[in-house]
Amino acid sequence: MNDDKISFNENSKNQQLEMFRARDNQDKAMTTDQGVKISEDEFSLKAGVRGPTLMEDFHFREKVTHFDHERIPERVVHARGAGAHGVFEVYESMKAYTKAKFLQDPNVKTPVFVRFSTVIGSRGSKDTTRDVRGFATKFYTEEGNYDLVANNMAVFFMQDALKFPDFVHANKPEPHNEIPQATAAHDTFWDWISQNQESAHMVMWAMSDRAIPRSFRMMEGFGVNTFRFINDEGKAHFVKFHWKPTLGIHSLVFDEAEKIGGKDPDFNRRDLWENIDMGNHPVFELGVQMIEEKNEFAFDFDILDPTKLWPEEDVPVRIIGKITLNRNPDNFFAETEQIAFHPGNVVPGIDFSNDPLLQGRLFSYLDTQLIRLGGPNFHELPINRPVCPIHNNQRDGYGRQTINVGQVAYHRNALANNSPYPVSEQEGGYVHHQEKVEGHKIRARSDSFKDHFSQAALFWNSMSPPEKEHIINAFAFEVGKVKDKSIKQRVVDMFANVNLDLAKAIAVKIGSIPPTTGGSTVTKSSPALSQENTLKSAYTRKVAIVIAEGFDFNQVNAVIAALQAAGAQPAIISDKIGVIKGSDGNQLEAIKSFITDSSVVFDAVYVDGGKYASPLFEMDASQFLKEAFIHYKPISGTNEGKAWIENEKMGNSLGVFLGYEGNNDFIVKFVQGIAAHRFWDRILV
Ligand code: HDE
Repeated sequence: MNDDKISFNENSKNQQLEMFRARDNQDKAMTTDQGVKISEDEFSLKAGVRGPTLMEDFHFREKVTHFDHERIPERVVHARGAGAHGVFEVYESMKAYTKAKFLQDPNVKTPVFVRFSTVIGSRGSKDTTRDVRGFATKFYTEEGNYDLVANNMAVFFMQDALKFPDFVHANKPEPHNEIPQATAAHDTFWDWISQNQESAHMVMWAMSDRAIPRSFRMMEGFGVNTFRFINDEGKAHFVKFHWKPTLGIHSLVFDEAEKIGGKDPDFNRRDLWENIDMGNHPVFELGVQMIEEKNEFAFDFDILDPTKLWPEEDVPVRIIGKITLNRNPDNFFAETEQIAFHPGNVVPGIDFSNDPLLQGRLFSYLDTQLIRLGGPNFHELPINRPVCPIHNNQRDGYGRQTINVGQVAYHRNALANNSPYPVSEQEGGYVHHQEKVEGHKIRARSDSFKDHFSQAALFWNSMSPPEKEHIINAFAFEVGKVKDKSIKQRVVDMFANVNLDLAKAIAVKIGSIPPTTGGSTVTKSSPALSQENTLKSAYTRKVAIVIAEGFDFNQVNAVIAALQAAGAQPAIISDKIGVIKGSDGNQLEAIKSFITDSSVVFDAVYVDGGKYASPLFEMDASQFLKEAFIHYKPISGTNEGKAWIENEKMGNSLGVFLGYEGNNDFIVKFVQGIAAHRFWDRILV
């Protein structure tokens, strides 16, 4: 019936974007937006060289007016982001569970655009703040756009979307003085938390290492809300979506994250951009947890409650496909800024559940985009356009691009053969799952949503000792910044319900009264929640190679070759950028210096030193080493570098690999150390 020819393949989105790319600025005469050639672009039209500017200077007016209107409102949350193009491939047909076409055929490559984000900071804030990360994916499927709008944490702060504006107001900078930026470490946030105990589980995640990811490429993604898969027979399964990074889940340490914020506020963005540019395409596997409808009430929590996860050991994550991010955007504004995600953008085969947070989200996204993107036609922006045809009677509005031809803009009509017309389910029409719903109109929470602490305790029980220590320190920092003593005490008392030792440790560090009663009876743990159990490798890890004049060329080259063979990224650092001469006359080029970089932006540090290193060089190099040391990173040294490590009394510690004359065994161990990521058991004296 529908005679549109759908041209769909992995390049369909790229071809479509190509139509909108303005690549023809090279070797071209400058024009106004009306196409009139411009003769002068540096001097406005004036009455005499020292006279007033004239209104009739249409080029000046157009250029400045356009500039004055360049900014659009930033997203009210998730303002700061980084995007990438890619493809999705399903591993095997999911026909038994869902009729969604992009989940049927392993040969189909569905184009995607992913946007990673922080939540609370403004567009110009730093990447490495302690915060939730957004992980939103738009699948340009042959049946229309499907958006999986996920976060890097499995649960959320609240159960009902009506609380979202309050929560965001409490989290954002305080309204009277706009302080502090991009952090939850202030009174209003913790006031809200302590008044909303349903947030306990999510706060545990937010205080954990998940909130300071080493890279967007090394984060999990969680759809959080419960959705439904619907198959051809109309049978439904409840489903939760997961992204699993093939590089494993890795984090920074907090002190490092704070320092990176100054050295390189774009640390996570840059990492994503550079790795895609180098061809290290990030891969995330798509996983689903599915529960049959008949088992809706088979769990000791409510599967519609967004403050609860489905433990992976109880409901296994089935890996069904992968995304590969293989191309950086051409233009940040046109793509990453103007993309609009919406959890309500679903295709046949994917439906909603009655999760009250999800239901609220279904209203908010379109609503906010209407103002952010200036009216109802933002689906026509190149990055938001589906790759399949659009036919309906929606018309006009700000910035309309389509020139709809013909007399008819209504349904039902006889003048245009009643076209466009709705189609049946068999012909691909979206039909909502026919769930029977009964109830009184009521503003209340189901009793099954009222256990706020069991899964927070499950999360705590699942952490390794260093992860627990990091959580305690995160509370100590965040709540330690709160000025109001009663708020601090309420936070301590709230988390006594999760674990008494945790609450006592926080209390001691923030000057509150340690609770004596409380704790949870939950002893269960979920190994999938600990980052200790994740995949580890040296691939794409950044290693500082510190050399001075008179360095050992052969030795340094042997280290660089081994690092490159393992897929790591060595970068030569010295006290200045430029050529550095080795003791044998051979040279290497330093691309960074002690001034441009510090050890926090690297995953590991190797120092050879150099025969002619000055005392100041030794101090700078030792500072690099010491900082890497207290951040538990692998460090290695040869020649003068080895001596400096020994002078600082770090030589015998875990994760320190010293090279001795004529024996390169340390290099293998250093590379293994980089793959191990951090040495948490290193004793800091
Ligand atoms: Fe969002 N969220 N959110 N959210 N969200 C937005 O939409 C909202 C929630 C998420 O890269 C906004 O276009 C409500 C959960 C991501 O462009 C806004 C509630 C999850 C992004 C909005 C939630 C998310 C957003 C702001 C219920 C994880 C960034 C700008 C309490 C599953 C997408 C925009 C991008 C963005 C509302 C909760 C993820 C205001 C009402 C849970 C990744 O509409």
